[in-house]
Amino acid sequence: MEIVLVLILVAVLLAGTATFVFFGRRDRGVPVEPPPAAAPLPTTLVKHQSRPDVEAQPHVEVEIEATIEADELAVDGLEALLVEAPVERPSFRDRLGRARGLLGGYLTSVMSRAGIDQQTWDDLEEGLLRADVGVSTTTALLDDLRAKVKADGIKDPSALLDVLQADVAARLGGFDRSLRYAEVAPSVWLFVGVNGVGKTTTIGKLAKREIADGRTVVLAAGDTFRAAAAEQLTMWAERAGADLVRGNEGGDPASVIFDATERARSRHADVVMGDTAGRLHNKSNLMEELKKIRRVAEKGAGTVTEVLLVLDATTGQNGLIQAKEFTDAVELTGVVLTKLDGSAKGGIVLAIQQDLGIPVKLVGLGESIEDLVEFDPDEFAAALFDRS
Ligand SMILES: Nc1nc2c(ncn2[C@@H]2O[C@H](COP(=O)(O)OP(=O)(O)OP(=O)(O)O)[C@@H](O)[C@H]2O)c(=O)[nH]1
Ligand SMILES: [Mg+2]
Repeated sequence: MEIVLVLILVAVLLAGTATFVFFGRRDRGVPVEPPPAAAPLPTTLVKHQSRPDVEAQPHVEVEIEATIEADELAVDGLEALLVEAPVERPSFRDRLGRARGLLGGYLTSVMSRAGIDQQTWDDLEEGLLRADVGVSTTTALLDDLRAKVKADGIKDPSALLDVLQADVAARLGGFDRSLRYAEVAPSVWLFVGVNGVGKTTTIGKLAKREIADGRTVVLAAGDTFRAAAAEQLTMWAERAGADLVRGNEGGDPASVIFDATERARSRHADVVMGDTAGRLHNKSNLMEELKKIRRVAEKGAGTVTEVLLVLDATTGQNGLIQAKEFTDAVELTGVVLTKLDGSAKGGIVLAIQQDLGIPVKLVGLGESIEDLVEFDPDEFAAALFDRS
């Protein structure tokens, strides 16, 4: 009997072990339940903050950044919808990044010396030339400065730079920069310049400004050379709240401008802004076309009171050559200098006014609709010579 009991116990033990081994193996092959989820990492991390645990798992860091950026976008989007942010006029000081940086190095060098020596003059000459001021204006500025140093006994580098800044501001000043209106509306403002300088963008920005000032504006899509040009102007007209006249692709640009002046007259609009092509099959075609546009625009209901040459400030001295070519074809009344916020060196403003005698009336300091400002010589010179 005892032997039977022992045998039964052994059999039960063996059966239990076999069951454990069999089911134990199956559990390891196919987990019945998913492993517990990793504890979520905090999403309040500052972007790019160094965290050893995150750096050990680069994919986790990417996920966290994406989450934060998505949140920020959502908030920004919402804010943009809910809050009509007050539009601040962009300042030369904030936007003239490249120009200030370039001249700034030379100014620091001048300031680092106790007095005024040959190195001072070399630094100033190189700085002004590199900033696109041009040879003749640089020479004139430094000749003036030498004479003042002698006459006033200037010994201090800071005082020297103050005098130079004042001279730059004085040379830039003295022009009438106001945009002219006809005695009998509509006034016609034509925008000319080579392709890509910012004509269409400038028209959009200026239309917004004129409309904000209470005037009514008709835009004329006189760039019939490219189909996309009229589309672009249509978009700006919508943004600015202006009326638009456009023709067919390849149509006669002069007749588009003419039709726009007729529309302006019938609707008692104040200003017609005429966009023009920046490129045609060749340059002489373009100049001939501009002459015709101007002639025909005068024949219509309006009076051409502005022919504004739009120049890209980043093209530097090349802009001067363009300006001369356009001046020969159509009588320019002013320059709009765009992209002064980009990689422009700034000094081109001086070169244009001094060499051509044409006032820089407006300046583009960015791509947004409010980034067009009147040119202010004192503010510009102060931004260029800022030593803070
Ligand atoms: N940063 C900056 N970009 C500008 C400024 N003005 C215009 N742009 C940009 O310059 C580019 C060309 O501008 P457009 O207005 O199309 O130039 P356009 O003279 O009409 O060119 P075409 O029609 O090809 O002759 C666009 O990407 C504009 O956003 C400015 O003041 N600053
Ligand atoms: Mg254009």
